[in-house]
Amino acid sequence: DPRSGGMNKDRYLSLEDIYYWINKTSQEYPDMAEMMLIGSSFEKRPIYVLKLSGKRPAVDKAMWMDCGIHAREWISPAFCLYFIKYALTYYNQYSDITKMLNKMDIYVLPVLNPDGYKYTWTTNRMWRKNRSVKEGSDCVGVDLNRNFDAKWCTEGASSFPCSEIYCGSYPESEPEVEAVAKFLRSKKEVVKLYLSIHSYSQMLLFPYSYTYELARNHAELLDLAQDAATKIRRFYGNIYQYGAGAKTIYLAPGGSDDWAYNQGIPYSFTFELQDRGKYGFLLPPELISSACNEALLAVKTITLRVLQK
Ligand code: ING
Ligand code: ZN
Repeated sequence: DPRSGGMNKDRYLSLEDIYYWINKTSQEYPDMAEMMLIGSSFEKRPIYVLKLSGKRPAVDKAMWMDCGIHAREWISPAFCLYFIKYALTYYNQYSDITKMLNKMDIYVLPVLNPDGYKYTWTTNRMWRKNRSVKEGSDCVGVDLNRNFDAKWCTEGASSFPCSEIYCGSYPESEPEVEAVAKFLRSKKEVVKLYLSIHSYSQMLLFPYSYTYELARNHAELLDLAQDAATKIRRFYGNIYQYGAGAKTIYLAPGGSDDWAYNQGIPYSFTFELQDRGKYGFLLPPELISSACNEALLAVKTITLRVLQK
């Protein structure tokens, strides 16, 4: 039953199953989950966002979470579906998610890179980029997390189309990135928190990744990430490193969290979920629930604190 999608069935869903699941979920919860088409991929697959809202009058605050920007990071789309299911199932039962949905709209994009995700199921499990074809090159794909307009294509990205970190021919050259950037630009007055879900390495990262300079509210971002990491450690025993991207992982320009932050979204994070390298991108299905439970704790911790501000 694809409705359980990553929540308790301990399996990863194919792209087709994910599309089915998103559609089905929006029909099951018509008063809380609205399916929005925000654009399409290079190969013309739809890019859907589910807008989650509590049963209350309109509010002027929102958060955003995207998953599946990198094709091989399968735990990421699984987490977005897990989060959606949790939110819809436990609204008005658990105070944490009830508060979140009563105070803000939550936009969730389960698969930012559908062409790449599909390709990892059919052809190459280790594919990272999208599947855009470039005239004059035999190499396929742009790294969508190097294609945002944030110190685009400087050190930490590559202008060679064959590179795994190819930045594309110009900022937002890729339709997947353009769709997200356009949507967030239209909502930047209301979106207070941006989250992007990756794997692996167990890290909670925040701006900047394109420079070693500290973000304006670095201390605040650090405090939020530390709180989330501490809670994961206390409740689940797993260690998450945290800090500014450039210092904690590596220099990486053109990333979505830096771009969102520079748009004026003051709380912006990239999560790297399980594991720390034993299985890497090939996280076994038996570990989906563990990875999702601890990531959920981090999302709730940070979101509820942002709501207090
Ligand atoms: N890591 C991210 C990457 O795109 C990152 C790290 C975070 C880069 C934030 C830029 C901004 O390389 C993975 N695993 O993809
Ligand atoms: Zn990634």
